Amino acid sequence: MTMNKKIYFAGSIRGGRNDATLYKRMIDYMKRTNVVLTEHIGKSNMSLKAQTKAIDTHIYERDTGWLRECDMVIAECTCPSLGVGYELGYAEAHGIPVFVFYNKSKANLSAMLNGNAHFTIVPYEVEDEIYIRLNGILNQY
Ligand code: 6IA
Repeated sequence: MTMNKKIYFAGSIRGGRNDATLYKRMIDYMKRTNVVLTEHIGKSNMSLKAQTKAIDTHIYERDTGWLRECDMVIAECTCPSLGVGYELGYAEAHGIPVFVFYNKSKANLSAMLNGNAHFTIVPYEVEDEIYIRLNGILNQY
C-alpha cells in the first residue's frame, strides 16, 4: 500500500453542505495511510457565510498553493460547487491527476467534468463502492 501521498480533497462548501458527513468519512479513510491537506472540508461547523475579502484571499492563496504541491486531487462532486469546479480546472492546468466521485443516482455530472479526458470519473451508487475505488487509486499512485 502506497503511503503518505499528499491528497487534496475537494468538496462543496458554499455550494451547499448536504454531503459534509460523507466528505468526513472519505477524508478519514484516506488519512489512515496518507496526508489529506484539506481536512477542514469534512468539519461540520464550517462557516458558510461570505467572509471578508481579505479572508477569502488568504483561502484562495493557501488552497491554490496546496493544489500545486499535492500528488493528486480527489473530488466528491455530487453537490455542485463553483469552487470545486475551479479547483479541478486549476489542477488540470498544473498536470495534477484528478479523480471525480459522484453519486449517479443523485447527480447529473457536468459535461465539463464528464467529458474531460484528464479526469478519471468515478460514478457510484452506494458508499461502499467509494472506498473500494479509493483503495485502488491510492495503491496505483
Ligand atoms: O464554492 P465552494 O465554497 O463550494 O468551494 C469549495 C472548495 O473551495 C473546496 O474544495 C475548498 O478547497 C475551497 N474552499 C472554499 N471555501 C473554503 C474555505 N472557507 N476554507 C478552505 N477552503 C475553501 C473557510 C471559511 C473559514 C473562514 C471558516
